[in-house]
Amino acid sequence: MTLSSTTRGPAPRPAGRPDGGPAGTALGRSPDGRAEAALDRAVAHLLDLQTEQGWWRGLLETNVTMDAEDLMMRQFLGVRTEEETQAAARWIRGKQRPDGSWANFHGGPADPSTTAEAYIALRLAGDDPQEPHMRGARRVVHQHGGLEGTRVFTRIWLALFGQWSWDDLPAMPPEMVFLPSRFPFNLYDFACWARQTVAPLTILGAIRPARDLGVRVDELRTGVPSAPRGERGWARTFRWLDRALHGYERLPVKPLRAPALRRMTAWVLERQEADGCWGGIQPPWVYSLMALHASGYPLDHPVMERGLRGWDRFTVTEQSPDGPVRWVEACQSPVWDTALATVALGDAGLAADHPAMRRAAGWLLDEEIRTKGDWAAVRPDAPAGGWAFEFDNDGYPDIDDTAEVVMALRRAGGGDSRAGRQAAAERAAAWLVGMQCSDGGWAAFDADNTRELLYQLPFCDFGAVIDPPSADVTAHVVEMLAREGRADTEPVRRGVAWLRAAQDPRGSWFGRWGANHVYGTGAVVPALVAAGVSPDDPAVRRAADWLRAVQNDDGGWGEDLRSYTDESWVGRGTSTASQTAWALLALHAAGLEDSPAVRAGVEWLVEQQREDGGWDEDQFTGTGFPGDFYIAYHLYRLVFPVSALGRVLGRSPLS
Ligand code: R04
Repeated sequence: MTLSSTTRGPAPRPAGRPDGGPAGTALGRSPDGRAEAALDRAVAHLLDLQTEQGWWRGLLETNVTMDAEDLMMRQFLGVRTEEETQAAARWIRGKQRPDGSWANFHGGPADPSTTAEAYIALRLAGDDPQEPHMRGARRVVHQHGGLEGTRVFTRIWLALFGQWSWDDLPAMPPEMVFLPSRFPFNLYDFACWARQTVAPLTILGAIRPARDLGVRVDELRTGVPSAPRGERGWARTFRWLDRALHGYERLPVKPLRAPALRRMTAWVLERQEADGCWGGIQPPWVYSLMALHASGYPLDHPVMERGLRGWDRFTVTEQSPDGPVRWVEACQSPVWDTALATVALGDAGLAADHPAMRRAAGWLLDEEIRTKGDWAAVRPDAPAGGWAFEFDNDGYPDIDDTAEVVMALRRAGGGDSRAGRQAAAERAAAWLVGMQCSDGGWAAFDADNTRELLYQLPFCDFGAVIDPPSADVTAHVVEMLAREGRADTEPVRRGVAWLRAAQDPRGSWFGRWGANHVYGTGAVVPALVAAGVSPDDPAVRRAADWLRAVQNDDGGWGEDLRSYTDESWVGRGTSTASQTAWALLALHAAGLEDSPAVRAGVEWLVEQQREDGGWDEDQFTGTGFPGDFYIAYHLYRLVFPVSALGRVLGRSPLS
């Protein structure tokens, strides 16, 4: 260990730095030890953020539709207070850009639906439509076709308040709960997040509530109906189907309606989690609360009370000179963050029995889900055993978290928990093997959830509605199974073949849950090498060449989220800490830790580090739905640099 890290950095010596372990690389032995000191500072900062119980949680930031919809839901339920409204309005106003618009990510293009919802929230807060910021917002909405041009969800919110006709929304009848799972458009064809969103929306669409918003927002209309999505093929067939379903809605007697509503309501009720949430994410949560309320559940019903109290815990309140500012998280990421932080600290050389690592392992072991969830509808024989992303989401363990948690448990915990960790890792491996898609890849939550036809439904104009396998998730599973000693098994071989086939002609891999090809490549290269692919393999060489070709002149890496909709941005963008780290992880796995590219990347991290050991990152580098929904995971800017610096400096024999 270098002297500088004890004299200059606040960090204590990482307890797990193996004495006489792997010699530092050229970088690690650099005369001033700046990279070593930077890593020690980052480790100390990360350790500071751990809770007493052993978990980490970075804030999860998305966009202002969350805040606008929170106010609208409160208005719908009759619980909105002036204080919350003003605090949320401060946050929303603070996110508006000079052109009057709001975007779905930092620096992103104007989004008309987000802008319309933000405008409605500010009307609720009493902002005068004639004020300049409101005029600006209106102009943006009008330029994009007015309310008529917004997404289906935005218009559903207006329908809930009697300001859009339910007849002019795509039909989504609750009778779909009766469709058997072999039949197209049954609930299980939808990705779990869309399934849990659609279910309560079918209830609301059948009841058609029209509550009082308190303000009218007709000024957002243009009066011009939006253009239909296509005149041929499936789009036409589905418009016909939609008209037929609306005809059904108009029938005076619908014998299936009452049993369908009963069955769908029961389906929703069965899925409320211990903390009151649905699926751990905002859309199912707010729509389920409104659907149940509209079905007659009073606010003091335990289901509603639990739901609203749980939702309050997703509220973040910050102080500002103008008063409190309130925003809501779309989701919380304690399991994901804890797994990533634990892997990172292991990479940085902390020993498995370091107190922080023991606490993390203990907490993670307690979070294991050993019951079957919705995934069993398609894989009834897979044995249960996995982790969800959130504190409480027992019906939806996911494949990505499960793989990452097992990699964390490999690096953490004392001898006392060894048997427990081993047993949990074996259950997880068995579940993941059972969840492999038939093409050899892995998706996030389900197996073989690939019915593309769903995108033709007029209802599905926002986000991903299916959960097909992706390179990033497949890579995490392949890496985990390989590290668990299963590299020479059929599932890993098929996973590796899937990854090889998925490589982009550029040499990169698409990033489904992180931005974008830099994330995909940063996940796949370490996985391939862990699975026994040689660093000299052409697939790895091409990936490394691509990363070096897109490295910024400042030494860092960045990839703008516009890369999801505009190819010219692939691999290109302002350097960020998390993306620089992802590129370094891949180059390290490719055996290039002593290359000029890696040296420059490390130098970028060292130069950009803050005094307290962290990094700033305004850019969003997480992906909810490519093209439509993005996430700033606030811990990414710290955990990934710790992993990358730890590996490049050779701090851990495991990585
Ligand atoms: C980083 C990868 C981790 N891994 C598990 C993913 C966990 C989080 O997944 C989701 C988060 C989401 N948020 N909001 C939505 C959402 C969906 C997820 C969402 C859902 C429906 C609609 C709009 C947004 F799957 Br409509 C925060 C892969």
